[in-house]
Amino acid sequence: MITLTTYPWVPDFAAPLMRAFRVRWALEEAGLPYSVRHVALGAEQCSPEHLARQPFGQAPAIEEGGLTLFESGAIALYIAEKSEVLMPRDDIGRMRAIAWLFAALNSVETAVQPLGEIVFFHEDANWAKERRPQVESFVRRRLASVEQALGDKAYLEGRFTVGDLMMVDVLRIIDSTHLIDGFPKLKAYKQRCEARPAFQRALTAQLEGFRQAA
Ligand SMILES: N[C@@H](CCC(=O)N[C@@H](CS)C(=O)NCC(=O)O)C(=O)O
Repeated sequence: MITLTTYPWVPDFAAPLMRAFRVRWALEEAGLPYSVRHVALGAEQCSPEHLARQPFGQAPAIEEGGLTLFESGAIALYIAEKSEVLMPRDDIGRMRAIAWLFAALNSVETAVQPLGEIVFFHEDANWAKERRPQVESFVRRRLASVEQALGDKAYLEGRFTVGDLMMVDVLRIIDSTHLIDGFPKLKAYKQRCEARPAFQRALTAQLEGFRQAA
């Protein structure tokens, strides 16, 4: 069984967004049971034991059998390979799903993360007020590109894959900005993915986990 390492507590704003969520969502889509190990932010996070799991002292990480894996993208891919719900069986479909997973992390998360940092940590700083229009403009370009690629399809490749899971979780980082409202098809796509029962189960589990540990 997979063991997911996550934090027992994070600030309220981060609770639904923490990257362990995308791992929980993938596990729920794949229908795989898992157990949770908690590592506390601070000293425990930097312990040799945790650094052996996650070289940057972050979360999430997973373990299964002899495998220890870090980076939410690699973990989502590992889980996806176990389930046709997340990963098409044909070679072309599989590689297209992987391309979208990379696009979510490399082309979209890199754009939305700086905006998330401004919104969550620096909103009132002068440098953030100056920088925000440029950052938002870059995010809008990325949202427009994803919406264009999506077109009228229900999912990026027509059927749901791990690429959609990662894209939607990345887009959640800027939920509080409502920038997605300018992109109705993308917004509907995100809502479609978030309405999946596995998404809902994962969110409940993540929030309940933090509540119980508090
Ligand atoms: N690229 C990593 C990022 C992991 C990450 O940023 N984790 C955050 C929680 S969402 C964390 O551990 N933050 C505490 C820290 O960096 O010290 C992944 O996708 O797994």
